[in-house]
Amino acid sequence: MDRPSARPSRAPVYVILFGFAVAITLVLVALRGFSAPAPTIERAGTPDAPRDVTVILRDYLFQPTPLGLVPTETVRFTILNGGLEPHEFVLGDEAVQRAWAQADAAATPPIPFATAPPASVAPDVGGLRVLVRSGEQATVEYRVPSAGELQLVCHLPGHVEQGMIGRIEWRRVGE
Ligand SMILES: [Cu+2]
Repeated sequence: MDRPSARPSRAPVYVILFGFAVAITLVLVALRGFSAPAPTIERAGTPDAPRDVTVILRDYLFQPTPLGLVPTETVRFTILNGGLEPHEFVLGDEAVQRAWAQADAAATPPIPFATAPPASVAPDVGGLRVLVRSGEQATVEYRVPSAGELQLVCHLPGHVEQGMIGRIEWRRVGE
């Protein structure tokens, strides 16, 4: 006499486990993508032939990070704002960062809907500062200094607190 199997089928459990495995694999692949080593810099930029570097501003981070630069090279940055907020690209040493942090804080209207005066710093501050609205882009050439501690920061109010600090890495050609 045939007895119907008392055990319910396990098939749905396997389907769910398989789904979890796929999801975990996708997450791992995504994480690897974020921490993938930066591509080799094949040549340093020169004033006649700057090296093209694209940086994407997002809510609230810089891509790529770290950003590799070769001392004294000339780069042509294409800075795209792929976020919904305006963002700022301030590249320079600590003095540059401090100057723009103060300027942006001073330019922030104390009451909502007031028009902010444009932020500015003394002309000898140096560094590079580009403000880019959502969906827009800017192209700018920049002569990289020979040494020093370069930082990449967005000083618009609240953005540093949300992590909008990029990392600059000194690189050599072929690395
Ligand atoms: Cu920002």
